[in-house]
Amino acid sequence: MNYKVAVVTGASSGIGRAIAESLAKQNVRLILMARRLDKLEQLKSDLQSLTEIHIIACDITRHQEVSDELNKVPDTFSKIDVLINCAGLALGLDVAHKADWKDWETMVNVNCTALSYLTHLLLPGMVERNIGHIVNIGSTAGTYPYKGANVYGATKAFVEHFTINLKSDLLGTSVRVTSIEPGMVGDSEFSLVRFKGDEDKAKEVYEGLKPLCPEDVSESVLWVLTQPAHVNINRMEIMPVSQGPSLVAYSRTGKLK
Ligand code: 8X3
Repeated sequence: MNYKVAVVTGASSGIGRAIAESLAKQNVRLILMARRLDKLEQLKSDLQSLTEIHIIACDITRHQEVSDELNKVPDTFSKIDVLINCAGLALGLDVAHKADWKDWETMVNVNCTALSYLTHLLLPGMVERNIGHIVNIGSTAGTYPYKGANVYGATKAFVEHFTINLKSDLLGTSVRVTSIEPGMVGDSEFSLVRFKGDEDKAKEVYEGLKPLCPEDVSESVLWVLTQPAHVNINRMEIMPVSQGPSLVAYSRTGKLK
């Protein structure tokens, strides 16, 4: 691995945690960000025999705190060459006309604004040193709509399109950008968060099928990061074998005026 220091957001569980584990095994020094300090401390103690770890417990939508914390990392962490924008969430599965505005606002703030903010903060250093890689964790929901995904799907379409636009801006530099777009991922808090702690509803999502696991996604992240320096993987879409894009929907009962 050519890279030495990585920031991983959303590192406390699921895909973010799996990415932190696989980068630690490559001896990449890690700045791990998430809201829950206890989870970050546990992760630090699990990984510190493999690499140096710096944890930042903060809400990534609080931009000033994020930039203050990243500006005061110890010297050995200051030349950040990898940013894994993994923090993201879905809230609710209601149709748009019944959805909660607060949920929409939170998804935009975390999935789009915070991701852009971190990119804006760290990209200039990567360009200046002419080395770096930003990996954005998108979703198949950014490409394939489904009922109730509305703003969640739209935020992930933003992630996909922002990534490929960065690619255009970075031409002429060695900095790479990738969006990784997984479908259903089990063993994570994704559905529990979407259904606001309702464990039965969260379990139902994966009943009778084998979803991806966080390690399937972290393997892909590792693969894109370790491609030869002249290779840029723009997008990678991953689904479990048991998932597929659905038919274009229709209604037989709708009342038309
Ligand atoms: C998660 C993928 O299919 O559960 O981003 O919306 S899906």
